[in-house]
Order: sequence, then structure tokens, then C-alpha cells
Amino acid sequence: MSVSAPSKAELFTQLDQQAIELPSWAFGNSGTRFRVFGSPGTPRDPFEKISDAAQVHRYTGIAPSVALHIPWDKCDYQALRNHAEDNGIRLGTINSNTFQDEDYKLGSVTHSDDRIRQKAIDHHLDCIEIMGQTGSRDLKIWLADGSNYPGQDDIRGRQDRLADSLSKIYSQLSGNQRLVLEYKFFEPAFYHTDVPDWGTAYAQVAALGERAVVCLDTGHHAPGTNIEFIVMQLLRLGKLGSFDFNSRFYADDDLIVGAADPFQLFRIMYEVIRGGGYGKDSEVAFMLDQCHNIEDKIPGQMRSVLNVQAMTARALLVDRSALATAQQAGDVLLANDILMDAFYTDVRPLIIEWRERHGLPENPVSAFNDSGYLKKIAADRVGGTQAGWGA
Ligand code: LRH
Ligand code: MN
Repeated sequence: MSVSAPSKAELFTQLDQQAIELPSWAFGNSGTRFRVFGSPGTPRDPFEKISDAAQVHRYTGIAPSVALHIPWDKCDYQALRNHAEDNGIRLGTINSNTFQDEDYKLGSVTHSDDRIRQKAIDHHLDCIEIMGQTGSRDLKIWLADGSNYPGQDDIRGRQDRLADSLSKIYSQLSGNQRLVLEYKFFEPAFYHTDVPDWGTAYAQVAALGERAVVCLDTGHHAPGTNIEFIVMQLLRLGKLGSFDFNSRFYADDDLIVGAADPFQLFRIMYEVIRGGGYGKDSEVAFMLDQCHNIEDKIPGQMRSVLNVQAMTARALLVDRSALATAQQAGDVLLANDILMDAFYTDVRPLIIEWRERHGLPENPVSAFNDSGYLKKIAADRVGGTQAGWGA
């Protein structure tokens, strides 16, 4: 594709290559320590989560896979895979969970106790076995590991134990499988986190090998962080494996991506495109990682993927050759103006035309709301226990 502003046909070809993975846990109940609100029709098992996720792909055309979280989605994985494929989607990233077991209070793969560390490693080997059944490529590892008080533990020793544990997990991957390490600067640990930033994640995965990459969760940075700079650098280093998209006003709020700062999402997608991280030839996975604490979950997920699509379309419209010329010339205001021109471009008519060409409704959210699906699941899903984080 020429680096000048794409034609409509070129833009549509680019939009055809968008695929955003949905988190199974976004369809269950989540909340805060203050309250986890339920809602009628909330799924009670992974099969109902998959059924709801399939609705998002059916109306938007850009959400063909669902990430699972283990053990929250523990079930007959072959049957779940069949159920997903019967509903036109597939199972995606397998997320491990070493943050809800009493043994992991002071750490999991970083713990100084050999038994506890081996237990955490074995959980990841179980996840790799599950990937064989679900046909998943990525094992995503986010660690709550850290400490709350200075001196509580030897942060150097923990780093060395982390490296050793990750190498034992990495050695069990096969085929095209990848280990994706996610960083987060704090919470639930409040003094230090063992994988707090992109630099630490990069150092750890670089030591493992080429099938070890980094996950960038947009809610996991200190306020004021230039996230698109990190995107640029990880792409430049060939270590950007995936995104966990969400937005926030303060901390890890896990709100709808693009809701708090659509301009930031635009800047991130521009660096993804500029760095070769978008499209059919890219290995970068795009996933949502959100919690719909008070809003309806399925429309919330739809709004989220549509926000990413809209900012991707605007970023694709940047006239990169004119931008390069202005940058070379040191024309600060013109360069900024060229980027802002794309951001201020109303892409909604173009995206509606793209949907028409794919037999998708002009307004996916209202079409879904008019389908009666929410009423049906509220009526059908009575009894049982609504799915949640089980914290
Ligand atoms: C941690 C995190 C991680 C998931 C969890 C649901 O904050 O972003 O990606 O395991 O949320
Ligand atoms: Mn995440």
C-alpha cells in the first residue's frame, strides 16, 4: 500500500484484515471490591459466554475469536471448541491465573518456596496442554506477583526465580505456540511488581527466545506514559506480541477502549500501522481486556471493537508521505496538522459502506438491541450461578 493517503478500496482492504479477540470474562460479572453487580442473562458457563461473544462477531464482523481464562473457563475444551466453531468463531489466547490461590499470597513463579513455584509452573504446563485442545497459539501470562512493603522480599532474587520459571514454561511450548508476558505497574501489589513495565517484560522474554513476546495492556501504565512510544519500540524490537485494549481515567479501570481517550487509541493505532504491526502479515494479536461493571456486556463489547475499528480507519488515512516530507522539512505545525487531519476525519460514512459490502447492519449495536437476544437470555438463563472472577 502506498504511504500516501489510501484510496477507499485500499482502506476497505485494510479494514477487512481487522480481527479483535474478545475476553470471555467480559461477558461474566466483574466489579470492584465495593460491589460486583449482576445482570439478568449473564452467562453461567463458558458455553454461554461463547454464545454471547458470537453475537459481537455476527453484528460487527471483526471479532472472530475469544480468549479464555483458566480456571474461570475450565470445561470440556473440545466441546467448547466445537461450540465456538458452530457459532462462527474460534477459541483464542489462553490466559493463566496465578492470582487467586492462597499459596500465591507472596508470589507464584517468583516464590522462594520450591513447592509453590513448581505448582505455578505446573499450572502453566496445564494451560499449554489446554492450548493443544483449543488450537490456541498464545499462552498469556500476567503475574500479580510483587510486594507491599520495602524489604518484604529480595526483588533481585525474585527476578532470577521468574527467569528460571519462565524458561521451564517456555521449553514446553511447541509448533507456533507463543509465550506472551504481560506487564503492569501496580495492583494488587502496592510497593513493587515483578513485571512492572515493558523494559522488564522485554528483558525476560528476550532471554527466552523468539517465541516469547510482550503483551501491552493499555491500562497498565503510570499516568502520563507515552504508550505509543512503547508500541513503537516493542515493534522495532520485534517483541510486540499482543494488546489488551481498554481505557481508563485513573488506574486499571478496564473501561471500554477509546471511551476515556479516543485520541490516544488513534495515536497507538498509527504507531502500530507505521511499525508494520497491522494487517494479515503481522503477528500482533489485538485483544480486549475489559470489565462491564454497570453497562450491558454484549453491546459494551460491540462498542469496544467498533471504537478500535474507527480509530484504525482514521490512522490508516494518515498521508504518510506528506507527513514524512513535513517531518524532513522540520515543519512542526504542518506535520502535526497532517496527523490531526486524519484524526478529525469522520470515517463513519466509510465504515457504514464497508459494513454494507459485508452484509452487516449499518448500526450493529441497535440492530443487536432490536434482535431480542438480551430478552431471550434473561428469560432462558434462570437458576445456576452467574459467571464471575470467583475472587
Ligand atoms: C490484569 C489483567 C490480565 C488478566 C486480568 C483479567 O489486570 O489485565 O490481563 O489476566 O486482567
Ligand atoms: Mn490485561
